[in-house]
Amino acid sequence: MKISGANVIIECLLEQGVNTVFGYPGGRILPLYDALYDGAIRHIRTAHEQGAIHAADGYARASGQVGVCIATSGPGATNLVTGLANAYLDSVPLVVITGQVPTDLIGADAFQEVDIYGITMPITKHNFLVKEADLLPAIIRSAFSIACSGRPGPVLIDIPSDIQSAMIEFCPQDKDILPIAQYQLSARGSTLIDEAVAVIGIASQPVLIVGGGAVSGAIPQQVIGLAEKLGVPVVSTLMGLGVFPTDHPQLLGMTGMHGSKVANHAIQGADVVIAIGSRFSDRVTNNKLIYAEGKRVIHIDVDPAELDKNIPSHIGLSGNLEQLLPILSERVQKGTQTQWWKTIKKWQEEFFVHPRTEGLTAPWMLKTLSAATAGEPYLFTTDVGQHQMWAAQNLSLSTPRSWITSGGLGTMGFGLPAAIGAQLAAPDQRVFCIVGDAGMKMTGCELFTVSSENLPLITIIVDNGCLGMVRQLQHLFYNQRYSATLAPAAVNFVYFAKAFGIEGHLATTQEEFNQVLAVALASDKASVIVVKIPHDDLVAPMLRPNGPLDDFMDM
Ligand SMILES: Cc1ncc(C[n+]2csc(CCOP(=O)(O)OP(=O)(O)O)c2C)c(N)n1
Repeated sequence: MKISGANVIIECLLEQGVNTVFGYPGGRILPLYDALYDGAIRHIRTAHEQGAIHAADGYARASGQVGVCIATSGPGATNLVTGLANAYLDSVPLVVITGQVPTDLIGADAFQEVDIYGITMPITKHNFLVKEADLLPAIIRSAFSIACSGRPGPVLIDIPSDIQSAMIEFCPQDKDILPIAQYQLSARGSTLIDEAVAVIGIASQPVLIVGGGAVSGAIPQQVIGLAEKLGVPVVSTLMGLGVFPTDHPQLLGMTGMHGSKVANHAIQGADVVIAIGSRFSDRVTNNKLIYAEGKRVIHIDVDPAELDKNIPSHIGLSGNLEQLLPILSERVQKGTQTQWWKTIKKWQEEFFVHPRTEGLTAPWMLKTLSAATAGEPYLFTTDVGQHQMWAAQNLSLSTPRSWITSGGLGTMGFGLPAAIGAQLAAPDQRVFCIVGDAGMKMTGCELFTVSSENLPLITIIVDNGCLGMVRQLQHLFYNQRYSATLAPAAVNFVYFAKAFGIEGHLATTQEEFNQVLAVALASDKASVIVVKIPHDDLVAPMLRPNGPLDDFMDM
């Protein structure tokens, strides 16, 4: 059967179970948009291509499926670059389709021609420029397989417009894929597991680190099972939040730059660290040269390239975690760490910070939000900045995938479009987006998509009238020389929301926040809540740069 390249794309997407895609049309992707017009797949048109790719990213993180995004050639494609890098650094499975000028114009500096294949090579797991129409089905199927196999990541397919229009022989359900190397369980795996069991067996001060690689499938339950069998203290990276319920008795909190003092002290004092699905980013290790001093590191990750990359491991286990973890769990024995837990309890008392109860602050607001949403299946996305760290420190999370944030790239402008994707992926969960006033200025235009799709999402703008996180760095390290960080003009975000037909509320006191939150929760429509906080509040604790994990800034 011969069908057009554009219809091949649709058929292949349907074959992969795709029912929702995010995108923005333009000249060189028109054949595909013409095929989308028939409505077999729901297309979400965003306000900007960056919004489309972050929405596809949020969709993938909330659902565990591959997110799909479509854009035209040239500026449409370049607007995807930040989103691709964001998904690449956080290992999010995406298939991104871009239109390209027709094959006979490639290299001619044609109108809206850009070498998106070349541009995105270092920020995609794999990318394709389709030069032969007959290869299209195999390439699309391969793209899905690459995006979600092993360590997930974004795959870009650049498709010239003549290939979208060409008539191609298509065999439905033909499962041919291009041969791409898959990750294999290491051949030495079994010996290494023996060694890991032995090291864990003699540990007196072990800590388990949970990273973003532990969020998928059965892994969260397996990690919890392993930790409970061992009885060890657990810390989470920013990306691993939600894997362990916040109230789990073994969870000490977040580790890293703005992690809890107890969690960071525990890593510092540990003799054995078991890291699952964490790449030991510099935000997690601080000074990587001293991080592993005096400890044995057991590093378990799907991607062998991560082992020994940032932190040398004593035992590095790579492979499919869903296969590895049950084997490890079965073999390990519960240790006796009574003294270790006594030390940790002492730290918990010593470092307990009584929350500031007076005035409207971000930590108070987030604790209040947690209490108001407890027990219900809420999902939280954040943007990047102080509000993100306050959210990581103060929100109560009970399930994996209920926490979506830009960890690796730290992309301002991610939060709102990611929330749109998450809300579409999880219609039965209400989504909250926590965003700063500056991040809201970057992609706030996506309220257009919220209202076009009638999504009930609640956006909370933590409005400190400045680029809070950068101002914090200027406060601490640049002699309070606040270069370009205080907003010279205020934005009335309540009016901004109203411009999109969305209810906006202002909270300047705790009472007002309680009132407007109740109104937003009672409504089945979208709301924007603007929470005014002082511009000089700081995120604490904070590790002293380049120091050990028990050395914190005085603030
Ligand atoms: C696209 C992008 N540009 C710049 C930065 C650097 N940056 C990190 S946090 C931040 C300030 C964010 O301000 P706001 O959105 O108001 O959040 P706040 O820190 O005040 O909570 C900036 C500029 C970034 N992370 N991403």
